[in-house]
Amino acid sequence: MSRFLIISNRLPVQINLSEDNIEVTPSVGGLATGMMSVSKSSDSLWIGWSGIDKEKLSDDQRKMVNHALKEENAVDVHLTQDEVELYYEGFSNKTIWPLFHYFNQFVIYEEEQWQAYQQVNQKFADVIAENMEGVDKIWIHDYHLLLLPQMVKKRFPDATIGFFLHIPFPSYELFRILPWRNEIIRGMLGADLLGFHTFDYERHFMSAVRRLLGYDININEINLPRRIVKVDNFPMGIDYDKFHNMALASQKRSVREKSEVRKELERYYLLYPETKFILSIDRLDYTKGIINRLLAFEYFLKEYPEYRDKVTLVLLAVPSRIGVEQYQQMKSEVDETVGRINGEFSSINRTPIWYFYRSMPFENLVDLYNYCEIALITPIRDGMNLVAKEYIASKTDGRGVLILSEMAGASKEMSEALIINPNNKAQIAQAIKKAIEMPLDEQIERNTVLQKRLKRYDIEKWATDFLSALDKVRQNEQKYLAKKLTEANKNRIIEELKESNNRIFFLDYDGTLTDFYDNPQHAKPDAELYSLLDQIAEDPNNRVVLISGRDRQTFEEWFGDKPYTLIVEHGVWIRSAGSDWEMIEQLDDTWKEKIRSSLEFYVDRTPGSFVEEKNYSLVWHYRKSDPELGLNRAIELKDELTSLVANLNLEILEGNKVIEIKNRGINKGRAAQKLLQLNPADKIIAIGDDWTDEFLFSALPPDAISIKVGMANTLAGYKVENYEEVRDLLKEIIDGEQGLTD
Ligand code: ADQ
Repeated sequence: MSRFLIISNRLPVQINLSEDNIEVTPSVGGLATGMMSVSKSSDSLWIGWSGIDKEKLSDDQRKMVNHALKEENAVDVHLTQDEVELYYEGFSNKTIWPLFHYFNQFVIYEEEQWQAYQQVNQKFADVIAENMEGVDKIWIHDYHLLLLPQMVKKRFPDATIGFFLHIPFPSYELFRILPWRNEIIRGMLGADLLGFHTFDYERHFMSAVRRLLGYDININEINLPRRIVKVDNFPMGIDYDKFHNMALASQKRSVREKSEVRKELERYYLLYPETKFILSIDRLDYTKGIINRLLAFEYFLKEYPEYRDKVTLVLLAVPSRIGVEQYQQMKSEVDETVGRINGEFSSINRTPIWYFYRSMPFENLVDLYNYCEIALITPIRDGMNLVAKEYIASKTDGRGVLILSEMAGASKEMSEALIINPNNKAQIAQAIKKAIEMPLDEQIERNTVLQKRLKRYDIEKWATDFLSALDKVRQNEQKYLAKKLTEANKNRIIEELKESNNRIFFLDYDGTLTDFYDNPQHAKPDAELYSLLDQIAEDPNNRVVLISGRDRQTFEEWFGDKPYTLIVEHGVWIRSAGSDWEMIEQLDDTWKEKIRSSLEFYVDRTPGSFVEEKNYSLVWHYRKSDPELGLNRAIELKDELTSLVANLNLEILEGNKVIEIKNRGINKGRAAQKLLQLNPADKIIAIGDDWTDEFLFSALPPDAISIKVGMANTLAGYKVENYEEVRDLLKEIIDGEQGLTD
């Protein structure tokens, strides 16, 4: 069975240490539950920090911890106290966390913390390396380990790596502020599959990749020079049945068995049957909008005095990151605000806010979810927010109203909740009023839809979906590897070519024999390329055909005196060595005037773009434009031209950062066939990188050797990574042929 690694900052276990005993219990968190279901089907190992400072343990204790972790299929990454301060409390929670949640005012940039972040990510990579035997899949979690995918990929290029970010990915304008933005993005791109909670985070990530690194993006795939990275959104679910069933069980308990929380709530309700409990639960974190929520509640009490004696806000804040200054400040601010509101609105019998600063056992949490009529969840930013989902899952009779911030990822899937802007006090106050007054059948109707969705897309489904997407990526990689031009394949090709004495080489130009440049004129052939092509053409048994979308003039200038056949403008013109240009098919170009003004309009509105005129086509280039603007304008332009080109019997070719309009039915495949009719060859080799070269591959006989440059899907028989590999192959072919003639 294949082995599967799960990597997160913290291990999903609780370790309780006493003098002579160690107790390790699996944690009940959502992620651990989700992983449990998928780990059953494979032999899995969880790698992370145990939270324990092993330096303070005796040798015996250390052995006991290691042994106990082994029993739980977990391996500890040991962190020193300094590392915890600089990597965890420092870079992770003082730089990445505030920045990714749009709290720019809290972000600090400390070189020392950045160094520690790199070091600890490297430490994780080292522990992974020690445990790689038999591993084929690795799933890395969250913002503490953004550099890890690349570190692992470097050492284990064949491992399939998934990465999931549990917090938002911010808009490019914010992300670009980070001094180490490129390193972070590159680190993440070490993964083969990148997952986010929502499409917005995915979009922001893609935008950062495009703008910072300039990689091409094809819907949700990023084309790196050597690999494709797939990006998708997987909204995390919860263990629905666990919450729902616990709530059902809790209701059935006898008075004696009931939790204190539930007894307290019921007692209060008997005294004040008109009371509505409004529940607020989060880690005490500035992103969760607790202060805003309190101010909105205060506003509600002022604005709607008729409800003052009818509502109680149950505010539960879980202590979190108490070592970080902002969290300490926030705690004081919450204490103060609660005190002020209670001071102003309490009566002898009633306190408007019940405030708890502690964690709670699972059963009590579910009792609160189940009992409170309203949940008020108002984060300023939140990757997903599982509390919102847990609240709905615990509503066994379908009653209850969820008020949810539009800034939580969960709001994208929970539109049946009352969605609010967490900065709009008046809107939140109105939502509280609406929730109090909402008829029961409307509550049930809304919650039934929500519950169905949450039950279907639960944590298990989330985890299995991510992993099957990862498997698919792996299969695609294997498909790519299957076509990859290996040494053995190369030797076979060379042998096949040697056996023939009438060979033809169809070679595309840009991206195949040279790199791409912002200015197409800079892609001029260099001495090495001339020498390679000359050496092939020198052999009387070879015919070199350069087949390109380029214009006649440029090729004339570059190759006019060379003994090669030139086919340009995607197959409009042909020129055999020493002859004049001939048109392969008779064409008309009177349509150009009708199209030109549209293209010029786009040039005016898209800085950096320009129009190139070829004899029988017009091309709009946008390689030098802002990548996102260029892409949007390309989509608009295509849309605008669609009906026009159909009427004029033209077609639109979309190339690499170009849109070309030309006469219909002209393509490299047709041109190659015509040439082959006149000059049959018994061995054909064709190399190209663009999708326009697919016409060429499809038109060739089955025994032709076809090679695609790049990762994309292709009809070609083989794939190479880049133009440099093409040149290497040509060199080897030349050497092979010389070997034959010598
Ligand atoms: P968090 O910021 O921790 O998670 P959230 O998704 O709401 O936020 O998860 C909190 C968890 O803690 C819930 O499962 C809840 O049951 C539990 N919890 C809350 N209060 C508790 C209490 N008083 N006692 C005991 N348990 C309590 C990060 C991101 C989120 C993202 C998750 C998962 O910030 O946006 O949803 O990861 O990806």
